[in-house]
Amino acid sequence: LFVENNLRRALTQNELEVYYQPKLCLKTGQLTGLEALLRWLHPEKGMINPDQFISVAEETGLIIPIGKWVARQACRVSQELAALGMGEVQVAINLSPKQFTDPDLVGSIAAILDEEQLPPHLLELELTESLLLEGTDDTRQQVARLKALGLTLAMDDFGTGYSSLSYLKKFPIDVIKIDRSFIKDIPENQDDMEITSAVIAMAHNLKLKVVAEGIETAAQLAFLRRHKCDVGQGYLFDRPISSRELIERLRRYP
Ligand code: G
Ligand code: G
Ligand code: MN
Ligand code: NA
Repeated sequence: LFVENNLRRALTQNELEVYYQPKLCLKTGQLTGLEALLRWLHPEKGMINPDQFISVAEETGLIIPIGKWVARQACRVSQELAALGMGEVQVAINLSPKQFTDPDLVGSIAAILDEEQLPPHLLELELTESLLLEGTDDTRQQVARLKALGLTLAMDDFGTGYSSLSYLKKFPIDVIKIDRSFIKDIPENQDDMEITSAVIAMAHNLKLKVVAEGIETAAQLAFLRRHKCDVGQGYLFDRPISSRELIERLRRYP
């Protein structure tokens, strides 16, 4: 109840902030994208991470207005980077299954893209395996409409659920994100290396782009580059940072 009452206030009192974690092209080192990750800057408790409030936001439905706000912030950051001469930087937002219970989800995203004048492919949606595999027909229709708007669709946390690459052909997915649990024990764990290299190869055969998350070491990076993983994200490059900090650090990217 504490979190619920205060979360309502957080949204109206500007206590929420979107942090952005850079995604780099593993071939060139260039900044290609960002993942938007919500933070709650509580006036007394300090910074609260999403694992402590996203589930409450989902249960109370607050995730619906919060998600729209995150989408708008994400569009603005991409525009801001373009204005600073960074070219096209895709910004990804996470969508939880609860957000698909909103009949206005697709309409509101279309309106935000239009109002912020962002080319639709620059907004990426990170979807969960359970949404696609266990979702209703209605959910799958919404996903198809989002794809038809021209958005980029990514499957998040790939490998942790029940998906297989054959399922991916059925859904209009552009990108898969290999879950960081497969990355963290590279190069010690032979099985994780086999799985990761096989996922990259099969994804490429299906014309999907591959992002590896949770890259923390140079050895992991070398392995992923050797196997032609397209994009990387992780503490080795950057933690999630505020948009202000991101802009200050832009010169570090080629
Ligand atoms: O930033 P961090 O690694 O603590 O994020 C933890 C989890 O919270 C991640 O799984 C992420 O998908 C989820 N999350 C972060 N921001 C958002 C958001 O804006 N919307 C939704 N639905 N989930 C988010
Ligand atoms: O579930 P999702 O993939 O959306 O969650 C992303 C989460 O992963 C964020 O909470 C982010 O802070 C975290 N994260 C990002 N990079 C790394 C990393 O290199 N190591 C670890 N341990 N966590 C990371
Ligand atoms: Mn994610
Ligand atoms: Na993930």
